[in-house]
Amino acid sequence: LCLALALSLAPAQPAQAADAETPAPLPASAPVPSPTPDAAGIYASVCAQCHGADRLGGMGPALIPETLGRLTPEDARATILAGRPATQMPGFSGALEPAMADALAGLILTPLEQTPTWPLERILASHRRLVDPADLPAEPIHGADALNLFVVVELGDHHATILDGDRLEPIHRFQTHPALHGGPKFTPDGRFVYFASRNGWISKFDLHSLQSVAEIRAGINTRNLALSGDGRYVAVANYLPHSLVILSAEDLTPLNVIPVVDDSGRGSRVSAVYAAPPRSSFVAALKDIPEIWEIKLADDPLPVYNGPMHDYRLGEGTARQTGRFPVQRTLLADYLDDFFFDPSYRLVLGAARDADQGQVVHLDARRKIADLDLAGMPHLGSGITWEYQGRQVLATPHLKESRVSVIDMTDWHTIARIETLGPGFFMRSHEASPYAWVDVFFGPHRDALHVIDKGTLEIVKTLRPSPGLTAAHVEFDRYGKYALVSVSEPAPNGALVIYDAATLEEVKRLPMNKPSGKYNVHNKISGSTGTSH
Ligand code: DHE
Repeated sequence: LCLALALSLAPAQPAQAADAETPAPLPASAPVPSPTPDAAGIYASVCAQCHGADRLGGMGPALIPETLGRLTPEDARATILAGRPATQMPGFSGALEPAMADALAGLILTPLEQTPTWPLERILASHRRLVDPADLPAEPIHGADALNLFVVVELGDHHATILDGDRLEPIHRFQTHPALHGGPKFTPDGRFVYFASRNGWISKFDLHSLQSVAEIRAGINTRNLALSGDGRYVAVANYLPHSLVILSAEDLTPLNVIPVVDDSGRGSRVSAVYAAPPRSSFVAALKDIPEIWEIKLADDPLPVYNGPMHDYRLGEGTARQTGRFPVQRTLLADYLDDFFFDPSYRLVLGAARDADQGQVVHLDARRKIADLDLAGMPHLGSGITWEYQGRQVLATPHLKESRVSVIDMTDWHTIARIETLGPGFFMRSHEASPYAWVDVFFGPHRDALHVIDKGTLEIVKTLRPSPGLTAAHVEFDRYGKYALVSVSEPAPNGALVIYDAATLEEVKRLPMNKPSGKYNVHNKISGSTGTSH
């Protein structure tokens, strides 16, 4: 899935620098000056900037056998030469001879001399409590509506901006760990927000006093994080090492490290972890093992860390006792890369990137109960729901196909396929808006966004906030009055463009440095069906 060797937002474009200080990687079109395939040298000049000089990942994932999972040498070679659809990995066929790609494929599939580990002791050593909770103010210091704040992630220089959603003005901007990925998660009262960076750092930020209060490095190469429904636990999904890490949401103290392995001892990256509040659990999809895991949460008071807690042993059948967090495993016929809960949280709608169809898994029956007509890499994590002709529907863009699928959530059949100008990444709406917005993230129309009428399932308008520049990811303010869109380009071209959600006219434009996701506190904590959770 994730062999992203460079940073360009458009897969066909040359790579871009991660920040102003780092030298730009070799453009895809430039010849590599070595006549013989010197894999280490090619890696250093072409791959290291995104994947790390040590191959342990950066903006792109780690490139070692432990994280390349299902990838064969042929797949690796093809990806290096042709790029990877729906990632930021461009093709290097213009720069690398096939023999060079073979050499690189061989290099990345060769284990490092020392297998990287990130045990509990290292996690603990990285833990920083930055502010004494007793020193935190009781009320917000900024005077803005604390529930109508937006957090905007700017990947260009690794910052986040806090935006007042009423005045549509930034009120604070701060440095983050590099390459934040996945949605930040808010405490149920909306006061604190947790960020995960691709290099494993988890941070807790106070939106009242506008400061980071704690941080910890929970992994080497991290996918995303989830916050439990009761706001007491954080779960971190890692690609490297193969683990799920449970932290106390209070101050990020590590409570358990759960190794992700099957019965034969084969490890797996974690595709994603999400909270299932009504079930008091986290649910995780695994990338290299066809299983879905549910991690049950303890109801009793939080344990105090008082020594090694790597309490891991195999239990009966598919149940495992992992310290205080028992894991219930559901064995599947296919892998899951991405998934979506139904409103009851009993069903998981899942999809694998290379499968012809998705699957519906019943978490209590612990088996697949239906197939989903969803090919073309649906990006289910960004799916949204609304009521259409008296029934609940799920709409999702596809990372490989130019359409949005609309699925009836009662019998799982596809009721509409809305043709778009290219594959999309993110879809958003709001209860107060008649429209759903979807970006066209890939291809020649990556500057376009479609606005879809939720009642007719027709595209009513196509917007181009900055012609020629990538437009991505929409989020509404708490009232559904404005839709905020990223022009996801480095400064000076990057911007947050704010539309009137009713007239679809531009209201305002704020300069930003490669803005990616933006997240409204109220929409997230109220469980708005128009956004992700
Ligand atoms: Fe993401 C969320 C997977 C590439 C920006 N992305 C997610 C989530 C998953 C996911 C599973 C949901 C986690 C959550 O919110 O807790 N993303 C993947 C991929 O598999 C993929 C295609 C390849 C990869 O590199 O891992 C991928 N993602 C990207 C990007 O290239 C993006 C555009 C820029 C970046 O950050 O690298 C990107 N992903 C995002 C954003 C969200 C996200 C902004 C949160 C969306 C939201 O509104 O909640």
